[in-house]
Amino acid sequence: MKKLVSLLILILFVSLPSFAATFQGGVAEQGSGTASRIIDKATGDGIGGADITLPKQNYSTKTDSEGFFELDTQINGPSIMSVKKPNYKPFTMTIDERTLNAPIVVGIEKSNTSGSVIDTNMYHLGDNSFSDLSANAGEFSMQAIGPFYTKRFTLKNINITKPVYLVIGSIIGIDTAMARSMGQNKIPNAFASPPEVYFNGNKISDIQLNGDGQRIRLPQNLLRKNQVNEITIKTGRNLMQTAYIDYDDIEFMNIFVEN
Ligand SMILES: [Ca+2]
Repeated sequence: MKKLVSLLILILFVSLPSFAATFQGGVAEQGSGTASRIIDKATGDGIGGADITLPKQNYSTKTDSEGFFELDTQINGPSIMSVKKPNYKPFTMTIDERTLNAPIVVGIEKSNTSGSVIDTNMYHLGDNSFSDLSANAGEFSMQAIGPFYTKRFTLKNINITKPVYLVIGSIIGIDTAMARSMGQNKIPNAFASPPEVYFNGNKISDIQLNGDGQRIRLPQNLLRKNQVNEITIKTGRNLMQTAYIDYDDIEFMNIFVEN
């Protein structure tokens, strides 16, 4: 048990800096320039015809031939913005009212063979019951699919001598004590257990914080090369509610494997 606790503490401290470092994901620059734009991360060239979507708001637009775009919509609270363009890695980032006040310049990367996209859809886990003060207090357009999400996928072309990571593009709505202490929600006297991530039936991580580009290392002994693998994300529950089960309402989008 003591060993397990030290391991968990180690994972927490090893994971935290990587959350911080990757929080901005593929954003090349933000708040610079005079207009929002999608560019190629390697060349800096504008990318025309990229699809930009805010799934929660049911809003979508495209970049013009130079890669410029405008978000002509209102948002209320954290929202996930998705960028898709053929031959590029799908990209998501979390935006809020403040982000919308400044131009957003995003650099996206060409897709390569050293990884695979598992799911680019957006999902809402929970029970559709949440506080206005929650980290996800925007207007939900999506119904919860329940307390957990499971996806099966085949791991092709992976090099198991190198680390393999599961990456969650963006996740919002987590109301853990840590999320509260980081100012990600304003709920004064309730918090939830963290969402849990399972890989091939084994719990591999908790997700304590909201953010973009969270990477979870897939344990080598659990990897099934060229076979079916399974990932499950289970949302937490409100630890202050004992009369009934109140699942933490969270949303996430864009799951892929990096190698
Ligand atoms: Ca709930």
